[in-house]
This record gives sequence, C-alpha cells and structure tokens, in this order.
Amino acid sequence: MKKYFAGLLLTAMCFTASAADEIRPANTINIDPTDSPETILLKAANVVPTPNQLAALEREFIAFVHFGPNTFTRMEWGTGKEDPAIFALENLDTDQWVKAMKDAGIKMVIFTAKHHDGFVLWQSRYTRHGIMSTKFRDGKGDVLRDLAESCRKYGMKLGIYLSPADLYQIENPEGLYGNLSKPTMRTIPRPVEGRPFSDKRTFQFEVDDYNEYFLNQLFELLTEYGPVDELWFDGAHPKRKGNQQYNYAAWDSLIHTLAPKAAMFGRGDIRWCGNEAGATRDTEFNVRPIPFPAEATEGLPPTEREIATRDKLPGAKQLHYCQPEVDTSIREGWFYRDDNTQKVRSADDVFDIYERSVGGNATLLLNIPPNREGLLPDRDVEVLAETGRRIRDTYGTDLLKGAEGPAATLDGDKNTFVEVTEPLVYTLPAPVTLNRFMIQEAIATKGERVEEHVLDAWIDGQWKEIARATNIGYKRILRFPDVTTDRLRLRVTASRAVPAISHVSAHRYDARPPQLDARRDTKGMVTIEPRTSGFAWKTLGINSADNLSAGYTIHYTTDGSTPDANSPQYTAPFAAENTTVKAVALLNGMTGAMLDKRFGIVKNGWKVVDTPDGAKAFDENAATVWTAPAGSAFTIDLGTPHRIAAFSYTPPTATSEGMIARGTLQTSADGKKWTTADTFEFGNLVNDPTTRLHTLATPVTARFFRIVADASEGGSNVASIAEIDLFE
Ligand code: FUL
Repeated sequence: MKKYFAGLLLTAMCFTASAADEIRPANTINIDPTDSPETILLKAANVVPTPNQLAALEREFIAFVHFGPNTFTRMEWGTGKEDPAIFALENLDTDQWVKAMKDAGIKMVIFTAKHHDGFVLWQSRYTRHGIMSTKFRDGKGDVLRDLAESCRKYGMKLGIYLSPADLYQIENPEGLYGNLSKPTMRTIPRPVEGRPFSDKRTFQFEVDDYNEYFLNQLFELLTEYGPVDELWFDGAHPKRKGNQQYNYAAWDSLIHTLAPKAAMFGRGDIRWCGNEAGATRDTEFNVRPIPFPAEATEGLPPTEREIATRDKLPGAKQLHYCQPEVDTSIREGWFYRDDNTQKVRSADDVFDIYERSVGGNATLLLNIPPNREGLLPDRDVEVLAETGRRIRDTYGTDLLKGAEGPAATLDGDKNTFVEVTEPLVYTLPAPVTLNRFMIQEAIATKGERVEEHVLDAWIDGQWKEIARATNIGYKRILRFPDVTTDRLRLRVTASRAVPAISHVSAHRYDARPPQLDARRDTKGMVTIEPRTSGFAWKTLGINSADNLSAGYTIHYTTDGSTPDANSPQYTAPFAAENTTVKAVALLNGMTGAMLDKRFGIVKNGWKVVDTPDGAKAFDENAATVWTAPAGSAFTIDLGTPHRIAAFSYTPPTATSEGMIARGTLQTSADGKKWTTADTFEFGNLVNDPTTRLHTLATPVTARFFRIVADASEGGSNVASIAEIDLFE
C-alpha cells in the first residue's frame, strides 16, 4: 500500500488521517446526543459494510425470477384462491435460464419460491398449496431443486424470495396467517411423518402458527437447496389479516445459523432503492442515518429522493451501512404475460441501468420472468446476451493499462488503496480515447468518504474538467463524451474524512444510435426524439445521450413493418391515429433499439361530461391528473361514434392515492342509455405505476365512453386518471 500525504488540502474540509482513524470502523455506529456535527461526520466516514454486504456488492449484477400461478393467469398479483392446477407447467429448463444469465455477466439468481399468492414452487412438507398439487412431473416436480442444480452446474449463486404476505394462508379457512394463534414454544423444523430431514439440527422459538410455518419453510429452503446467498423479504402486502406480526428476530436467528453468508433484503443488509423503474439517484450514500436503533425495528424507513447526504446525518440515533438494490424487470410487469403486448426492455436500457446502478454504489437486480414453457423467452435472452457483450466490450479492457500513477489504485487489488490528500494523476504511454472512468473507494476498511470529485483530462496543453459527480462508495462510473488524452487527473473536492481510493480504470463504450421515444399532441401530431430519461445522467449540464450519438438519423413506419434505412426519415411531427409507430435511429452503420408505440383515437374532439377537470385525463400529458371521490364515474363524449376495442389507463405517479385497481366500462350512443361493455382489474399499480392496456371482451361502437372506478388501490377514497387512451 502506498500512501500520498502531500501538502495540498481538500477544498471543502481538511482532515488528518489520525482523527478519522480514532473511530473504529463498524457496520453500525451509535450517535451520542452530545456529538458535534464534525464527530458525526467522522463516524459516518467509518461505517463499513459487513463481509456479507461486501460480497453482495461485489456480485454487482444479479437476476430475479418471478414464476408461479401468475405466469399462467397473466396477473401481477394472485389472489391465493387459485386452483393449483392453474400452474399447468409441462416443460422446464433451468439450465437455459442460468446459461442466459451467465452470458449477461449475472452472478446470482433470486427465485420467487413463494410469491404473495402463497403457492410454493418447491416440495414443502408444510402445505399442499403448491407444485405438489399440480400435474408437473406427476406432482413430484420441484422448480427450486432444478434451479439449484443448474446454479451448481454453472457456478451461479442462489437467492430466495419468500413472501411474508401469503394470500393462501389468509383466504383458506384453515389458513395460518392472522389466525390469532398464541405464541408458544415450538420446535423448528416440526417433524413430518415419512419426510425426515438429513440435517438433524433443531431450534426452539416462541412463535405463533404463521411464524412457525414460515420458519419451517425457511429450514427446508436453507438446508435442502443451499447454499443460499440472499434472502428477499418483500415489504409489499396485497392484504393483511388478524394483525399478523412477523417474528423477525426468530427468522434472523434461524437464517444466521443455517445460512451465515446470506445477505438479507428488507432486514437491514440490503434496502429497496425506492422504485421499480430502474431509476437511480445521482448521490447514493449507503451510510444511512437511522432515527432509531436498527435492531429495534423491523427494517429501515422507506427511501426518499435525497438520502444520507451530510445535512441528513445530525438527529439520527445510529449510522448504519445498508446498500440498495435497483430492482426492475426486463419486461413490463414482474411476471411473463405474452410475447405480443408485453414490452421487453432493450439492451440500451439494461446497459444504461447497469452503469447507473453498479456505477452508482448499488446493485442491479434485473427480473427475467420465464414463460409458460418453462423457458426464458428468446427476446429476453437476446437482450441479456447483448448486455453482457457490451459490459465485456466496455469494461473488459482498461485503457489505463501501462499508465504511471498511484500504484495502489492500478494494481487490481481491492485491499490496497491510496489516501488522497492531493490529486491523483495518471500518465499514459500514448493517447487513448475514453468516455468512461471507474473509481472505487476502499469501503471495506475506510468506508464512504468522498462527497464530490472531478475528473480532468490534459487537452491542448491544459487541464480540462470532463466529469464531476458526488459520492463514490463501492463504485462510481463517470460517463462523458469521447475525450482523447494521455493524462488524467482525479480530484476530490469534498469529503467526510481523508478518502481512500482503491481502484481506478478508464474505458470506452462504443456509441450506439440513441433509444427513441414518441409523444403525440392533442391534435394528433407525433414527435419522435431520443429518449432522454434513459440516459439522463448529466455531467456539467451536458446530456450524454445527445453527445454520444451525434449524427444519427431516425426512420419510421406506421404500417406495422419494421423500419430500416429505406423507411421515411423523420424530420418533423406527423399525424397518426389508430396506428402503431415504429422507429429506429441509425448511426455509424448501426441500428438502434426499435421504438414501438401504439396511438389510439385522436382526442381533439373529446369533451368531458359532468366531470370537473376531466380534460386533464385526455390532454396527452400524464403529469396533469383528474381526481374525484372513489367510485366516481368518468364520462367522455367522443364527438362522433367510434369503434372501441381497447382502452389504456395511465395512473398518477406523483402519489399512489387514487390508482384505479378495479372498474367497469360503460358505453352509450346518446349519453342517456348505458350498456356495460366490460370490467377490468389491474394489480401492483403502487409499485409499478405504468400504463396498463385492457382489451374489451367484445369491441363496441359508441359515442360516449364511461369508466366507473369501482375500487382504488389501498382502499384510497379518491380515484384518479393521469391519461386515458382509446383504441379502435
Ligand atoms: C413487489 C411485489 O408486490 C411485486 O409483485 C414483485 O414481487 C416486486 C419485486 O416486489 O413489492
């Protein structure tokens, strides 16, 4: 380890290494009421991950697999009342899942052994509501067993999602969830005749029926399918009953004994990033100020937009290391529905989220849901392969190879680091062209200290700032337009204590045509433009997407065919009604991801009937929202009769209040005599507030269209519509 102790001071604060070193690094550090802001900051600088947390961070890119009855019912949330026979699986190839994941560079797969519906996908001794009651391999099949074997075969780690919410145990008369049973001393695992365990350990816990059920199942999962490296406890609850409490202390204790290397999501090791859309924060400190002692509660408070920055530290009781997982699905929704209407993310999207999450002090948890054939769908497999290729092509080569500079940051050894008291300068043997710079702090021993840093390049005889960002932590990937240089300089401009940098490397991403987005105005004119939200990580106020893809052209079709260089070139907005617009951007002989967007009936002749503010629901602007008391009807006069085959509902996103979970559709020719056309139901809107399409059982022709909001998510007493679309 080489240390740099030059005289140059950090611009924001000046620390000596010894002041920070007086505080012993730990995963959780208490704050005393008498601590000064400076002491609190030094404590924050010494909060470090546990070995399990560090191992989880180093896995970087991991997979989620949502599979179960919902795969067959095409619902996002089941009811718990499903007949197990619904899970009509005939074939299963978990080797195919794991091989496709490996191709993407994924290191672990977390499987929904039990989702909220309570159906179990392994041969549990403690319920018949699961795979044992299906025809799959004559009731002897075990999806988790297959997956665990594939993981062993291909060197993939295994994690398990076990939903605490359990609708089957709520809904069936003998269900254990919230049955008001008294906690008594129970032996885990409860013996079951003819099904002995080869692991003979037993445990005693004072728990009620549902907690015993949960512990028995944890015992099965952790002793018969392991090793298990992560347990995922979802906080979502479609329903609760009997004030059921979870005995987390008992769960933790069993897990710590049976799977000492497992990191726990939702239990203080790993936290939710706060959305399911793949959004990341520009500043993501993992040293969290906790207003209560961590062990005294069931987890951590929900995440906000700005967390754990310096101003948020005072007032906390403890400082606790807890990293986020950016969990998002490769498909619209967590479960497979179909190959025609359910959209799949492009490799651009996944690669972008990868760089923002892994390069933003977090872990990417990407869901890839198998289809009803027991396979990952071809399109998803292609996206995984392309993402893996881009990761390898970009990050497999370090352009700093052969550079002179602080050796501890270039030696590839995460245990060596440089304590930064002066800028780190890297001189290359020859100029290189780069657009990515990766930095890692020595978090295992020194914690997260950097609060702001700047990368400069030597261009035309002077230093030029090319990227600036805030914290670093486990890993920061800086992205910027191509720069050609033979000298780079990293400056830390604000920090909590003397920062320790363990690794830097430089890379070049081969720029591709940008991803596209299309929007329509109320007059029906469609604009196609590069999607900025996907690549909106701005450095120095520059939009990287535009810079990296300069010179692209856009080509589109409106007849359903796949666009290419011979399709009309987009130059100005054009009219589109009841059609699907497909478009691609072309750059350097490459074709970008295809935009595929369906536009319905143009809304300029629409009028609101008896609903104040109603026009907000069809102004082609999802940011403006119509809101009325729950149960209200929303009526549109389309001006002239239209055939209506489907409608889409965009829920509000600023708040989950008023998301319409269930409703009735009515139509009328004259606005007086109404007929019920269909009913609809959407699930998981709160966590996944995306536009939902509902196809009517039978298309109708009508001038008046009405939605009756029968039920709002979470029993909210309002009903809201951000945007409504109708399709012929
Ligand atoms: C949410 C659940 O409700 C979804 O169904 C999904 O499992 C997601 C990962 O977590 O909270």
